[in-house]
Amino acid sequence: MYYVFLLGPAGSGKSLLTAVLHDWLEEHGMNAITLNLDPAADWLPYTPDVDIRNYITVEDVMKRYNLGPNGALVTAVDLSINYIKELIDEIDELKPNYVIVDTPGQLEVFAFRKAGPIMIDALARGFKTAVLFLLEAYMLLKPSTLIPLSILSLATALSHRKPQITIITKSDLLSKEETAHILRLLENPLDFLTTLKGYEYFIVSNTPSDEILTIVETAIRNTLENAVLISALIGQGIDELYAGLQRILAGGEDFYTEEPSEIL
Ligand SMILES: Nc1nc2c(ncn2[C@@H]2O[C@H](COP(=O)(O)OP(=O)(O)O)[C@@H](O)[C@H]2O)c(=O)[nH]1
Ligand SMILES: [Mg+2]
Repeated sequence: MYYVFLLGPAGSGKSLLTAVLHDWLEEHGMNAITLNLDPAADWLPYTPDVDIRNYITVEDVMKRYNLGPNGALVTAVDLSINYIKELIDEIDELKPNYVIVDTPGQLEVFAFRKAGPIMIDALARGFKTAVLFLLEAYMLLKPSTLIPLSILSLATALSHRKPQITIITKSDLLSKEETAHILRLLENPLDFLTTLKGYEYFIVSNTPSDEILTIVETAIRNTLENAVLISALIGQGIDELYAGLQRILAGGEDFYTEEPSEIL
């Protein structure tokens, strides 16, 4: 059994990609299930096979603890830990090859509080696990969004400590020129960095800070190396995403090549 967690900022496309990746795996002869960990989801583009909302919802928490929507979401994610055993029992009964895990809309609630990494570790239980970190393509076109999002991606990886692939989403919204720009960026992130040196972003107290530059370089390299450009809407790049997943999960082998005992 393999676990694939989808993390990323609100609106980056986690829920739609959960649906599309699930269907792609099924169409290619694999048995995949979806697990929804977002207790605040009111509509999802798929019907979850296993769903945290059967145990806890943000609405219940708002009423029970007299909280507003933000406080209730944070509390609901923290309280989700109490239902890990029930979720695992449901998953194990379904005996899938792949568990595709959709996470709460707000990345920070899941990735940076204790509950998120605890849930990831407890669910994965030593099964091979990959994290897909989703970023919207058009946000990588400008340094002012590329730089903070790369740092966010690195911080998330340091929080869950599982192998992570960057998935650049919504490629269908890019013009030809923008697509070419992103592909050049992926081929050579360091070229891009060279053009940024001395750029206003690194100027602290009027002098470029080498320390900041080093952090930015590390974050951008980690984020853009092995990134895959996809569109869940038009089904672009899903084959490449699967190849990236297999490199982590099965050392590049298709799962059919494994012994059944290793799959389940
Ligand atoms: N154009 C386009 N829109 C997308 C794509 N993936 C997701 N969306 C839209 O972006 C919005 C947010 O997607 P969603 O999956 O709910 O994001 P989440 O908050 O990360 O779960 C929805 O309106 C989706 O239909 C894509 O590949 N292309
Ligand atoms: Mg969602």
